[in-house]
Amino acid sequence: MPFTGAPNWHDEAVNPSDSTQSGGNGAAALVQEAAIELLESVRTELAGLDLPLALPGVDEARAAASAAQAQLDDYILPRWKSLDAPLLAVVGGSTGAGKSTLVNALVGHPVTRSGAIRPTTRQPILLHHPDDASWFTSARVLPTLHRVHGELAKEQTPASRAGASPDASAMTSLVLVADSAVPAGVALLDAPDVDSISDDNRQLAGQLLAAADLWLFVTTANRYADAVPWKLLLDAASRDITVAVILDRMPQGAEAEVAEDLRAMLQREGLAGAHLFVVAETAVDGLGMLPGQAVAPIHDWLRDIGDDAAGRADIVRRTLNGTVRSLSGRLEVLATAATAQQDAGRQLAQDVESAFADAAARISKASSDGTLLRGEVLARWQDFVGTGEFFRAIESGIGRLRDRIGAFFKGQPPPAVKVETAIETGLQAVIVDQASRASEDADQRWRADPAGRQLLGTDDLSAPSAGFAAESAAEIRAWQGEVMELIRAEGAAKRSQARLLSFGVNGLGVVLMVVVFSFTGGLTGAEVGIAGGTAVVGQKLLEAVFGEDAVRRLAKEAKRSLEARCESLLGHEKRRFLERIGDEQDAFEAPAARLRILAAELASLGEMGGHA
Ligand SMILES: Nc1nc2c(ncn2[C@@H]2O[C@H](COP(=O)(O)OP(=O)(O)OP(=O)(O)O)[C@@H](O)[C@H]2O)c(=O)[nH]1
Ligand SMILES: [Mg+2]
Repeated sequence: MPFTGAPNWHDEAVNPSDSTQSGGNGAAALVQEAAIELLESVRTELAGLDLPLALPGVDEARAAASAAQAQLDDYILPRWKSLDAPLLAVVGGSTGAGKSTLVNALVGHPVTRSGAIRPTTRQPILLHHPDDASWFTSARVLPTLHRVHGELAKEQTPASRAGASPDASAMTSLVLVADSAVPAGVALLDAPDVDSISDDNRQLAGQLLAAADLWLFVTTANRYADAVPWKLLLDAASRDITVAVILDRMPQGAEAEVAEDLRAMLQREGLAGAHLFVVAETAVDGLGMLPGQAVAPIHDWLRDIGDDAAGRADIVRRTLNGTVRSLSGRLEVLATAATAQQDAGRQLAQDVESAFADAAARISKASSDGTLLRGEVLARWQDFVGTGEFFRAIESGIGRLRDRIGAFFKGQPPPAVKVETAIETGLQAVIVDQASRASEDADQRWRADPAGRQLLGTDDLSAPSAGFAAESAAEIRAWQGEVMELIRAEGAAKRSQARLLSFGVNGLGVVLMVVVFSFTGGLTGAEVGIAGGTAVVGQKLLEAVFGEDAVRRLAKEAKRSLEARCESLLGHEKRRFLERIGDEQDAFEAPAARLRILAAELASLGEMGGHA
């Protein structure tokens, strides 16, 4: 069901808490079904998105595509599928800001590790009310994270942490802790530091924040203006996610000033709606625990959220819609990247096409402007037509030629085969030469372009493929056979068997080839030179046998066939380049268009139901 076409889109009040888990009601269930269908299509599109060309910014685009996919899997899809699931509040922020200590204080006993060695929290720990267990034990959210249940026995000792597994990211697990001190309806996730020195940690923190319904952003007086957390906060603002900022470990006396500065920053950056909690610096006890009252306002706020199903649904909806809208924007960006790929792919294909089209044109010209009627071909042709007698026969008029030509060839079979062989060699040289030029040209153009260079890799396509010369020779011989066949067929049709027999099919075939090679119509006299002159003789001979119209038609047909065969020969060489861009040129076109459509549909979905 396309979103853009959904009836009464904004009029139908959609209350997430009405659907699925409680069985759903008509309109909301339909909307939900359509939303999931759309999101699955987006997921499929992103999974299939290929950005093969090395264009500027393509690495970022590829990363954005996989991040968007991950967010669909980690958060958007599971959230749309179960709108009633408990709210996931991710506690994130700078290293050592006191996140774990805060989480422990919120539940009232030491659950998650806090420590002096940074970064302390490597394994994310998810604390939930026992009644909410089913929501988190399954791979519903964050499906790529392996689940570890129970206590923190699995967490490493500081010693083993120092020698952390080299494959830490593959082993990333989510530690699930059921604790009745956590309000039902709200789960707390103690995340690794967002500005970690460890890439894996940082990436994991980003992934967890992307899966959050609600952020508890923990910072300190020293760290609150740091760049990394702010980048994340701005991303949060762009997604409209509900954020609570916790200014932790505030020294006595500095509170008002720092809080005011932070509030102004939040306001400037579009986060005016963020809740700000200030936690005063307090001594921790022997277990590293803060006194409960230090975090009482945060505790109460979370408990209220847990108690208020409608308020929770508002938070869920607001974050979900914001995230979907931001995904829509990212799809637009990806569509632009796909368009750039499409344009670049077209340009690269165009480079190859034009190099080979030029080659085809040059072959066509060389095989019709008399160029071929030189050297060996000319010598053998002259042997073939004989010397003076042939010309005298022509000069004395075509009528007499008819009478005499039979006698001319009689008794000494014309060396037509030698002419054929010379033609094969001459034509092959022209074709191989032009194919080489085209390959070199195409290779050079691609090499001048970073994307083309990447497509070529270490391959050198600047010369035709190994078998090209032999293939060309075979193709020319096939053409010559076809020309002979044309002559034979024409002879049968014209009932000119007798005359045909007197010259021989091979002889007339060779004459037709020579006529083709001089078939310009425009060249005369000195321009055509000796070769053209003898070609005219050949043409007259053919006309004497078949008639003028037939000769024109036969020459045209032979020429057309030669060009088609050259086209196919060059086509193979061209394909060596084009297949690197992708089998179908159109493959470049479709994704950009589809991404734009999906982006528009996501934008509608993200506007759904307004905001809390
Ligand atoms: N006195 C005092 N110490 C605190 C407070 N909060 C945290 N600490 C100490 O600061 C250190 C770091 O605290 P953690 O809670 O581990 O910080 P974290 O943000 O979880 O750190 P990472 O997991 O490494 O990102 C620990 O030694 C804590 O005992 C506080 O409010 N008062
Ligand atoms: Mg920690």
